Amino acid sequence: MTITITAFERSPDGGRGLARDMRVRWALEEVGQPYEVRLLSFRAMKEPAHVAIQPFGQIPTYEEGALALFETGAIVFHLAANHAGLLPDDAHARARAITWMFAAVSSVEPVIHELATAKLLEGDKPWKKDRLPLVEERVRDRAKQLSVRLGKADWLDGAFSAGDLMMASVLLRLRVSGILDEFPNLAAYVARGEARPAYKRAFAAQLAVHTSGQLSPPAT
Ligand code: GTB
Repeated sequence: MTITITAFERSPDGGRGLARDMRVRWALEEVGQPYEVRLLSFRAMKEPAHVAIQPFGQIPTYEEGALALFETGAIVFHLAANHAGLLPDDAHARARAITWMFAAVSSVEPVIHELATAKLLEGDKPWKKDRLPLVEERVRDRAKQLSVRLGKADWLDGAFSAGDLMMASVLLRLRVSGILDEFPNLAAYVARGEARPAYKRAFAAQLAVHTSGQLSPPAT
């Protein structure tokens, strides 16, 4: 059955791995599933046809026959649960890997998202000067806790899993702030993720949207 995901027609980062379709592409590559991509303009993302699949008018979505999913955590879990390669067979190890997926989206991503919001969306607000250091401190606290837990290990719990795929995807967004590099083991962890052949294929596919002339003319 054909798998179709949605992605930005024009991503603010020019398709360099930061938009969240990247983690779905990465998971699809890890489990060896071919997929198609429906590119959406910002306007199309808010239209009823897309909102029927993604109630918040966002990308990515995932369609496979009669199944339509949103939320990257749920999509990556669906792929990991239905194909070999992203979750261990041992029941406890599997439950721990799933725990790391939840940790990525509910304990780590929110503070990183808050930092991006404080810088990009509230950069011109009068409270930025006071708020930004507080947000940065919360990010550093969480990164330090994760860094301590990872220690010298390659991955969070044994072999690479969907938990690492989600966590590395979330941490990637910290690089531009310089905070990721303050934690060398986390920076190396993300780099290990990026070095995986599946990640490289996914990155190339996302970048190609913006460099290969697939773009439609700008909406008027
Ligand atoms: N919780 C949802 C999930 O995990 O699926 C969040 C989905 C989400 O935030 N999607 C964003 C979106 O559609 C794109 S990824 N935003 C448009 C909107 O809300 O109207 C966020 C993102 C976009 C671009 C960059 N970038 O270019 O640097 C980074 C992150």
